[in-house]
Amino acid sequence: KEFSGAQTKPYYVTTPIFYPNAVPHIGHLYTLVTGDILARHARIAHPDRVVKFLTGTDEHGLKIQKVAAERGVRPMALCDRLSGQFRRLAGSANVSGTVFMRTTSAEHRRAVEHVWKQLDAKGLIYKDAYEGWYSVSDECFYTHSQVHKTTLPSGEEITVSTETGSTVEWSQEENYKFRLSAFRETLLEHYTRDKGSIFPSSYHEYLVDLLKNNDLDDLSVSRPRTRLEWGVPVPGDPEHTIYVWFDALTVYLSGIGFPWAGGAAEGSGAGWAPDVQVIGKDILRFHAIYLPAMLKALELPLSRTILTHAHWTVNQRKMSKSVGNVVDPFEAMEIYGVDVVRFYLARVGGRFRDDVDWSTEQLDKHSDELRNLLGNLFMRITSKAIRARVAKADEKLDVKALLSDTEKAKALGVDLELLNSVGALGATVRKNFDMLELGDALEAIMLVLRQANATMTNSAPWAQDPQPAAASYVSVLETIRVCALCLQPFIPEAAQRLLDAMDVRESERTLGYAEVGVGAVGEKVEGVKLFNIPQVKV
Ligand code: ME8
Repeated sequence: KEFSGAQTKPYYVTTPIFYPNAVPHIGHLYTLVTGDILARHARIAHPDRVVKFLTGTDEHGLKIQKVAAERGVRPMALCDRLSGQFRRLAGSANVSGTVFMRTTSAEHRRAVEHVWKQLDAKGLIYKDAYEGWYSVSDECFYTHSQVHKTTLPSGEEITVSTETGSTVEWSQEENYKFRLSAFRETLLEHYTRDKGSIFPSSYHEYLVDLLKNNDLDDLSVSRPRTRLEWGVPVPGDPEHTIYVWFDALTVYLSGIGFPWAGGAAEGSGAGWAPDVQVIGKDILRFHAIYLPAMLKALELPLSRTILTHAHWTVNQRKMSKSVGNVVDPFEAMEIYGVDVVRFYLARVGGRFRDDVDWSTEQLDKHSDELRNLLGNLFMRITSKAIRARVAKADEKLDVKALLSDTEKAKALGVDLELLNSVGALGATVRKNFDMLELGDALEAIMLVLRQANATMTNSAPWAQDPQPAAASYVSVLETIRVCALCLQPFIPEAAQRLLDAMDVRESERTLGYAEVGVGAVGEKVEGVKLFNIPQVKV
């Protein structure tokens, strides 16, 4: 069937856009890599579908304004430099095919103004005197029920946000407000109906409870210009600046060309709505309440799924610049290699549910796992000793033939259980990706590799007669071929090196070929070293 981009909505993945107020850390890399794994999987699972992947930097707002003032630089100069670091991070980590959107770009600004004017025209924005508990670091107001008092070690009593723990102060000002309260029922209905709309399910349950049991307050969506200069002025009232989250959330639209001349139909052709939005658990409220309300107001479809992940900690504490426990992602990739770091992030963080602790011991362990189960297996099976024997076999064997004649396969000592596991792997990986269980997908692949290593040791093809040696050779290579196909989203560079070394055709690198005997290794199989051994430990 001929593919027509206009008929099939592109698969659209987004990550949060990062504050360029400090250099990137490993948590940022994790979010990026998670998005990239989903985008890369989509490309090989649905090769006829266009995949769009958005990331970028969130450059307006008080945080940036303050850091720039502290350093005595212009906000734009700060953003240019640090946005560049996030772009470099994505590039270094092999994060693929992204739209990298900066909220200071002219296209984005136009989109923000457009959203504002549309909501204003619908009577959903009004001016109001506003008071509440304001957190400078969270850049938002909280209600009484969202804060509590606490006592510092110095004895001073302060009020903090219950959700984030940041200090809040009672503030009053004139603000524009968005009628968020009008959307509670619509959102509750949406989340009640669509259980897959937020993943993992615990966050979905939390949100349904929240909407069921609480009213939504209207949302303040502007700041007086005297307090916030660095942002998009309110259309028609430049004494006010648009609130940074209202601005930032629009990026998912502006990144794919909103406003679309042809309306929602053209939006769908451009990719709207996102299929998966990867976010950290700290920004769930913004993505699961504010953004959907804005979209409902704009009469645009909501995202299909919000994938909410937990945090990386160091010694059980959230990574933060003030604590001084930030892990440098560039350094880790330099020492261990990009693929090993990506593998570690997905292997340990791929369940998304619980916070995970960054440790060099665990990184070493998973680096060894990858090197032993995949790298060494490939080196072993392509060793001279085995190939010399295989060359002497009088019959050229292939896995397909072995599978269709199980008696013969058994006689040659082929591990049919292994081939069955390999045969089921592609479907397992697809199923896990459909459920967003990236950790389980990776676990399934590693289990098959573990099984193949055991088979290799048990059958010892280097000491066998040529014919059984050839049978082991083709079945282990087939296992590695299928595993390499499935591993492409996780460790793109090593997987490519491996598929090249096995002479697998470019056109046969999609998931449709991740089945025994569908697609094949080529004529020229050469052993290669897949991973470099780290020289120094972090
Ligand atoms: O929140 N562990 O930007 P940000 C895991 N600009 N992930 C982490 C993490 C950690 N320790 N720290 C950060 C913002 N992240 C806003 C988003 S979206 C329209 C605007 C990840 O730079 C997590 O996904 O503070 C978080 O949501 C993201 O980095 C951005 O953090």
